[in-house]
Amino acid sequence: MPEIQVGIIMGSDSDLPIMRKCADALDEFGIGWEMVISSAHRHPEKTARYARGAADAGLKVIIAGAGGAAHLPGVIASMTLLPVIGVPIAIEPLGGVDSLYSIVQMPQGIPVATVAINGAYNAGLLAVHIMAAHDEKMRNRLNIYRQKLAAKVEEKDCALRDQLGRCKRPEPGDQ
Ligand code: RP5
Repeated sequence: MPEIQVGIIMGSDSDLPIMRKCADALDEFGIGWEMVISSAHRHPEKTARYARGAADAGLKVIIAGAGGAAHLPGVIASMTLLPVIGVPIAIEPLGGVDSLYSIVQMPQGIPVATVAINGAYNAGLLAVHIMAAHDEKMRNRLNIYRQKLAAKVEEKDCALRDQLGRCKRPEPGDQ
């Protein structure tokens, strides 16, 4: 089991179908994570304990997801010096715009890095990038990941040209 370096916290189990994508991204890079449900308003004491103890527990990054009046990421960020990534979760009736504004509009002094509504996979990936700043092995993995993304674009481009029956226009460096 890899060492646990990322804390994934969410306001409710209803956030889990989205928030588990953070773990998917971290698993792809072999980074250990833990997952916790707590709430800034339903269980503020537990939330404070988690945030205050996170650095001593060995975490390097916290990802916090919440829907509605989504103050969980900001409250956590106020109680730790670890970088906090916020995931706005889409819930009814406002569809996640409420969560997005609550998380992205943090007043000056306590930053929260905010991803797209339901952007949990990118939150996991951003945690990898943060850790890669001091980890060459992780930077190499990110380079390979990006090469794979580019290869997929090429595959789709080839498939489109096959479908249209057109030849590829030669590019500089093509044989
Ligand atoms: C927020 O309230 C949670 O993050 C969740 O997105 C939302 C609704 O929670 P439940 O009513 O489904 O428990 O605190």
